[in-house]
Formats: sequence, C-alpha cells, structure tokens
Amino acid sequence: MFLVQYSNMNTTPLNIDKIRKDFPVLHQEVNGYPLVYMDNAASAQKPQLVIDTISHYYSYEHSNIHRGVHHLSAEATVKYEAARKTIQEHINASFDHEVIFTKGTTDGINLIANGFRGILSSGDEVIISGLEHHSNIVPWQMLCEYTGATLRVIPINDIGEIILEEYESLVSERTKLVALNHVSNTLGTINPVKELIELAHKKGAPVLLDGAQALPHMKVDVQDLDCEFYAFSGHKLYGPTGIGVLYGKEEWLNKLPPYQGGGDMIKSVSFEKTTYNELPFKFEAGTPHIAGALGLKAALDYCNQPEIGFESIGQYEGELLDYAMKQFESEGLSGDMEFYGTSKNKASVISFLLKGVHPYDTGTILDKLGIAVRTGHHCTEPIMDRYEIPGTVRASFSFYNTFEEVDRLIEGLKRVKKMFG
Ligand code: C6P
Repeated sequence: MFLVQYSNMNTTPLNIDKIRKDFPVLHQEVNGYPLVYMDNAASAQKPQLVIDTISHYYSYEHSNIHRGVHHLSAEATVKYEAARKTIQEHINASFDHEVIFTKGTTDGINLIANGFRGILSSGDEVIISGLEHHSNIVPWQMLCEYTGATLRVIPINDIGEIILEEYESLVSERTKLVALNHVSNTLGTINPVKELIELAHKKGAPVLLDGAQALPHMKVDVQDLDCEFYAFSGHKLYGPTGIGVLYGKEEWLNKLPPYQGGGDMIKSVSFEKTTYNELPFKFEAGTPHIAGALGLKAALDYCNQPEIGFESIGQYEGELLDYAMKQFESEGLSGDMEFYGTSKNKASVISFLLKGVHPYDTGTILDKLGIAVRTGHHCTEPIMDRYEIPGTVRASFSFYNTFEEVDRLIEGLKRVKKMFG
C-alpha cells in the first residue's frame, strides 16, 4: 500500500513531514492503525505552538483582563488585545475594534441576528441560501419569527452551487440582510461572495458571511470583500474551541445594540441608567475566553510563518483533493460512489456515498481502520433534503494530511465495498 512515495507530488513549498511533527495528536494509533484524521471541517487539530501558548498562559500569565491594576492583569490585557490586533491584520479589518471575540461562528451569527430584532419588521426579508449550516439558518428563522420578517432561500443547483439568477430575482429593496456561507461545510463549494455582496449592496442590503470553513483554507480580506459582517470559529482554524471572531464594519457595530449585558460592556451603571462601553467591549460582556484568544493568535502566527502561509495551504489541499478524485477513478471506485458537491471552485471537502452502503456503516468501518471521517447530515439537513439522502460520508483535508493518507482512505473504502458488495 505504501510502495510509492507521494511527497514529491506536493508542488508547494510546504514541508509536510515537518508540519506533521508540529501536531502531536497525529502521532497515535487508533484501532491498531496510524491515525488518519480527515474530519478537519468539524474541527482541526492543534499545533504544539497553540498547546504551549495555552499551557504557558495558565501556568504563568493568567489573570482577568481590563480590570486590575496589578501586573498579571495588565499583562493578560496586553496579550488579549494583541490577539485582537493579529486577527485584525490577518483579515485586514480597518480597525481592531471591528474584531469582536465570540464563542464561535454560531455565537457571532446569533449576535447579529439578535441585533437586527430592532431593525426588521413585517414586510422585510432576510436572504440565505440552500447551502447553509444550521447556524446560518436557525438564528434567522428566530429573527423572522420575532419580527414578522420573511426568510427567503436561494436554491442550489445539482453540483451544489448557488443559482445566481435565482438570487438576482430574490434580492430587492425588501431585503434587509443577506447571510451566506463563504465555503460550504458539506459540499465544499466556494461561493462567489464578492459578486453576491455587490448584488446585495446594489439593493442596499448588508451582508453577513459565515466564514467558518473559509478561514482554514484561504486568506480572507474583509475590506476587499466589502461584507458588513464576517463570522468564524477558532477551532476550525487550528486554534482552541470556545473562541471565535465576529468582524463587523464600525458603523454597523455602532448601530446595533449589545447582545448581552454584564461586566466590561458598560461605561457606567446606575439603577436609573446604564451607558454602554465603546467598541469592541460593548459586545464582550463578562470575562472572555482569554486563553482562547491567545491560542487563536498562536494558531494564526503558526499558519502565517513564511514557510507555511495560507496560499500554500490552499494550494496543497487542492492537490490532495485532485489526487483523491483521480485515485477514486483509477482504483475503480468512482462507479460505486455518488459524489455530492462537484463545483469546480471548491475546498478540500469530499462528500460521498458508497452505493448501497449507509454512510454510518462506511464511517464505522473506516474508524476501525484508524480513519476519521464525519458521517451524517453535517448540520445541513436542507442539503440532504435537496439531494434526497439521509446523509453523506465527508472526508475533509487539511494541510497536514498526506497523499499516502488519501491512499489509506481509498484502501479503506475498498474494504467497505468488499464487505457490502
Ligand atoms: N461545522 C462541521 O462538521 P461552531 O460550531 O459555532 O464553531 O461552527 C458552526 C458552523 C457554522 N458554519 C459552518 C459553515 C460550519 O461548518 C460550522 C460548523 C462543523 O461541518 C460542525 S457541525
């Protein structure tokens, strides 16, 4: 199985062997086999730098922030704010106060949906697409239920792309917000977001992008995109769980009310009147996930090293994707597989079914062979309904995966096919 060394198929400057050494979790056996981790779209693994940063913070640096005059508190505050700055620079936000720390993508979207409660009313419309994760559906349904506004959904075509003509006919003066994912977690489709944003702006509608699956694979520039809001999660970006980011244009963040009340989000409090703090603190009530912010900064610092970089990451993952698709074909598996999401413009996510085999069975057998994939609806039930299937098997690649691991996946699928064939 491992007769051929595929490392020379990597045309990027990435040194994958070296990178893999930085991820301790990868070096273990599962069910007697070396782990092949291909569930990166659910959550990515952490480089040692992130683990060490968090450990160091709790060992020597922990204190609450923005509160104490003492040394540890001042130092922790400086580091927390430095993390915000790193994120601002990474996504090219105009100001660091446009970067709000959240719990994750879900939290960021809910923050905005909550803020729009005072803006929307009956007759207004919110547009989403048929590609959305439940996190970018349910908060808008709740908002519409609360305000009497209407939710409109852009349908997708057979290969898992938003149908642009349908979008053009949906977006109108009634549209008060467009909320779309940048990259689909289930199908991998990379949406033409610049074009979609431009169309929304022509009708005066602001746009929120769910970037949970984009940030891990590509460099995102929020000013270039010109979106009003952009939400993402730390844990998919090689950082910790429980930390995420909501970017918002200053004017919009100033316009929206706070999401939660409590400490740190106020300037002054009396029983008669509370004055809210300025950005970004207005949206960060309570003690935040300080270690998480530091860990997320470490993850970005790691990925942005000159010898790594998101351009190479995206390119290498694309090579893994192309290789997998070619090997499915040449190893005689394609005929037994149904692929979902075959847009030319897609991230390194392969959603498929082995014909006649329930995705859960495929996932369970792959796990017995040490291969981690996700099975099920991937929190996108409307996509499953669109294709009239209960779920898929999803292999999602990261830049620490290898061509040899793709071979292991293929060997595993052959085993499944044999067992059910
Ligand atoms: N998708 C997946 O396996 P949180 O849970 O808040 O970090 O991210 C939610 C979320 C929002 N949008 C998209 C496009 C996502 O992919 C996710 C998380 C994981 O696909 C877990 S369901």
